[in-house]
Amino acid sequence: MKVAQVAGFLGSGKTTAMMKIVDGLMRKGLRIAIVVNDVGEISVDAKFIESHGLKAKEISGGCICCQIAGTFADTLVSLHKSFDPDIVIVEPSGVAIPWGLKRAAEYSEEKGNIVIEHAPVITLVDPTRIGMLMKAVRRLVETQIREADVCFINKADAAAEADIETTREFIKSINPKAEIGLMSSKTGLGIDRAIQLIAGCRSDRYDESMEREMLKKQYGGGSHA
Ligand SMILES: Nc1nc2c(ncn2[C@@H]2O[C@H](COP(=O)(O)OP(=O)(O)OP(=O)(O)O)[C@@H](O)[C@H]2O)c(=O)[nH]1
Ligand SMILES: [Mg+2]
Repeated sequence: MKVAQVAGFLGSGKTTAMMKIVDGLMRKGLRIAIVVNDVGEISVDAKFIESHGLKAKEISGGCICCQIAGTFADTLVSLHKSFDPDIVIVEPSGVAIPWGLKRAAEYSEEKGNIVIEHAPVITLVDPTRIGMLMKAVRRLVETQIREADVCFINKADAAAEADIETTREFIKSINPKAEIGLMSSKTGLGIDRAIQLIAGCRSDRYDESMEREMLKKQYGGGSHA
């Protein structure tokens, strides 16, 4: 069972993009389930999604990449047993860490008879709020970018060209290896690429030593700014 995460800070456009992506994946004939992790008090996403006739599970009460990783793993096991999706698309909370989520997904292998495969980690970055992101929540956003395989500069329809370029340089400085694309759920830009990546590509398994190395670079004054 393949697990695909669409990461990004609060309000970066995850739910909106995910619905478009899911639509495209289903058109390919794939069985898709959705898991949404809400850490806030208002949680309407899963209901909204189910109202569109999709299989959706909502997990609340904490972050699925850390606090309630076990609940997430149980959810994957139960989805596998009851629905057997080809791909589970996960919308982590806006504060989740991509590799933590990979590790949590892999817990489900111990709990159920499943083999987990990861789709490329997609992180959405909102260029219309890049100033705030680089200041107020910089460490978190850096981690979401660093642990991504692909970063989409989202809301391209509404962003100023200069902010798109600032965002691109910010992403490059943190993760030079990541593919960078533009996305807009309004115009459909980038959605096909995301569908292609999720359906056709894979990402590495969680690797603790790699995470330690990255954290050292991020917090330990390594050569990467
Ligand atoms: N202009 C523009 N606005 C967008 C786009 N995608 C999302 N938005 C808007 O951005 C806001 C947040 O979108 P969501 O999809 O709810 O973002 P999210 O990342 O799921 O938000 P949380 O789950 O609260 O973290 C909404 O007001 C959307 O209408 C886009 O491509 N272009
Ligand atoms: Mg959302």
